[in-house]
Amino acid sequence: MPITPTPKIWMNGELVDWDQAQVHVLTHTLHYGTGVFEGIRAYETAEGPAIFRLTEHIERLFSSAKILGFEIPYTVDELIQATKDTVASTGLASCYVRPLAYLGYGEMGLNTLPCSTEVAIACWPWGALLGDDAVQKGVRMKISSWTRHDHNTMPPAAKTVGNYVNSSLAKVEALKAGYDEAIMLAPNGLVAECTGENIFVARQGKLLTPPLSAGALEGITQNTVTSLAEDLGFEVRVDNIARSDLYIAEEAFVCGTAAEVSSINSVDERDIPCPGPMTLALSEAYLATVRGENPKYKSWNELAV
Ligand code: PPE
Repeated sequence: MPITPTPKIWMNGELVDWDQAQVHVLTHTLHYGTGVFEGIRAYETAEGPAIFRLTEHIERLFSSAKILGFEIPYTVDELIQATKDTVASTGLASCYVRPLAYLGYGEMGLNTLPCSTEVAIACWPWGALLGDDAVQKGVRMKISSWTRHDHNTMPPAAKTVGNYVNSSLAKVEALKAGYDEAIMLAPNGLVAECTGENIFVARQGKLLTPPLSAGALEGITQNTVTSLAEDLGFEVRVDNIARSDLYIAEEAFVCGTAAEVSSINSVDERDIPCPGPMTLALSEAYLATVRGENPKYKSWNELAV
């Protein structure tokens, strides 16, 4: 999806003009994929633009860096404030927010220890990742021929730049074959997640979502949806999901910051009832919550100003 520029990008402590936010071609992360990032959304609320669960996203950025052994030269509070400043500088009521901590120019080679960590935060308007009608119409999924990373190859719990080559391979394979998105299986054959979303499947009236041990990212939307499902009286279980569970699901959906809640209408050409009643209720509850209309979770709406 094309990027629409906004006035400023936060880079290493200051807001710079969009076109000035540049790096050298010998930037370490450009060569080795050695960076970590986040995907966050700001939504219009009655009190002004609010960044959904900003603190948890910034904390996850630091956890990703810790897993890779990088030091981010700022505190969590400093990057929370920097993200708020960047969102406020756009003048937009809602936008996507992309913080990136990358290893900069000056060192080359696989030893990351001497490298400096730099941080950039950019915002731009971004529609729902899988289309605005993805809840009603649903997305056509393919089980990828690409396997999700194993915990001892590329830790899936870290949102590492290089991890996403695996996701891109799966995404492009699915698109070229005429599908909308791919489902990725762990090396043991169990369902992990999608290329940029977590997955939920309804079986025997209960919602199932794979555990982190299956190679899924610890999704903040997955956590939000779990709370909302429990509030709505739906039973949610974190459990292993087999490929065949997908084929006979009563309903299924993906969720993530960029994709929000999107229905799945088929997996490998096995139709899944769509949109399912739990999916519809959860999509509605999710959108109300991010827009600050759910009093129980007001603390998740972190105002930009
Ligand atoms: N799994 C993966 C692999 C993933 O990339 C994301 C977010 C999730 C699960 C859901 O996590 P959360 O956003 O905390 O609920 N993917 C980000 C990037 C997507 C992209 O296409 O780029 C996002 O949704 O912002």
